[in-house]
Amino acid sequence: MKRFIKVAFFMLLILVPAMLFAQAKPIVLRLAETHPKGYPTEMGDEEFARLVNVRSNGRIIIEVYPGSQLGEEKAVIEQVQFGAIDLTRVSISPLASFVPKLNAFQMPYLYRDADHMWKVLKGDIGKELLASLEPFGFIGLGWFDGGARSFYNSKKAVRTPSDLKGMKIRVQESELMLDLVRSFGAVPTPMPYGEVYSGLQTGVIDGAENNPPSYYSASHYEVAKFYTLDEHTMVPEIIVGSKISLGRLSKADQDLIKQAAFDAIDYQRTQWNAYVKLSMDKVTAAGCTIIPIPDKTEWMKTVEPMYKKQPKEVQDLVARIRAVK
Ligand code: GTR
Repeated sequence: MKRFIKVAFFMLLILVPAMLFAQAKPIVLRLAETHPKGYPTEMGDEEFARLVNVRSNGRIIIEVYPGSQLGEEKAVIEQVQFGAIDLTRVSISPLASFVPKLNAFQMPYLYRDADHMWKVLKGDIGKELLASLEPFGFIGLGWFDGGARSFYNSKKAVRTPSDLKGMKIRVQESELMLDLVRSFGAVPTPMPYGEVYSGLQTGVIDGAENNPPSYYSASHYEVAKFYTLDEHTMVPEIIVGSKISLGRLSKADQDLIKQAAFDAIDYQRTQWNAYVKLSMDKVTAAGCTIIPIPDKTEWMKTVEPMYKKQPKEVQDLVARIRAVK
C-alpha cells in the first residue's frame, strides 16, 4: 500500500506540471513589418502585440519581425494569403493588387485632411472594408497612419507637375501608383522598398515618393535631396491577418485580436505625428531642399482623369468617402 501511495505521489508530481504546461503553451503568431524597430508603424505593431498579450493573459503571443526580415511587402502579402506568415502591417498600395477595391482609399487628393481620412477609416466604410477582405484570404484588423506621400529626387527642385516630365520615379508594386506617375508624364519604375536607396544612389531611378518618416528613416534624403511637398496621396497602412492561420483560432480569440489592433490605432497616430516632425527637422538640418506647395490646384487637375478610369466599385466607394463630413 505504502508503495502504491509513493508511486501515485510521484506520478502526480510529474503529470500535474506536465498538464499545466500543456495547457499554458501559448499561441505564437508572426507579424511581418517592413520598417525597422522604432519606426511608428513598428511601434504600433508592438502596442498591438502588447494588448493581445495582456488581454489573453499571455495565451497569445505576437512576435513582431521588423526590417523586412520576413521579406518585402508583395512577397509577404502572398505568404499571408497562403498562411505561411500569420500577420502583417503593410501599406494598402501593394495590398490593392490583391484586393482591387482598396484602391478607393489611396486615390490622389481624396481626403480633405487627416481628420477626414480617420473619420472614414474608423467609421462604417473603414470597418466594412476590413470585414470584406476575407474572400481574398485576409482578415482585416486595423488601420495605421501613413501620412501624405510626396515626390523626391536627386536631380532638381520640382515645383510644378511638368517638372516631373521624363523623370524615372520608383513606385510601390501598385497599378494605381504606376498610373499616377504616368499622369505627371514621368516614367514609373516599380521596385521593392529595400532597393530604393541603392536605386537612387546608382541613378537607376531619379526619384521616388513617400511620406517624411520613410524619406528620413530609409535614408533616401541622403541620395535624393529635393523633396516637393505636393502630398499627392494619403495612403493608409493596414494590419491584416491570414485567413488560414487566424481561422484556426476560436471566434473569441479572433475578436480579441481584432479589437486589440483597433485599439492600437491612437497610440500609433501619436507616434506617427511625433515622427513626422522629427523627420522634417532632420532632413532640413541635413540640408535637403524642401519645396512646399501651398496651392495644389494644378497637381489636382493633372490626376483628376484617374478617377473616371476606376471600376464602378471604386467610384462608388470614392463617392461615399467624399460624402463623409
Ligand atoms: C511606406 C510604407 C511601407 C512601404 C513603403 C514603400 O510609407 O509604410 O509599408 O509600402 O512606403 O514605399 O514601399
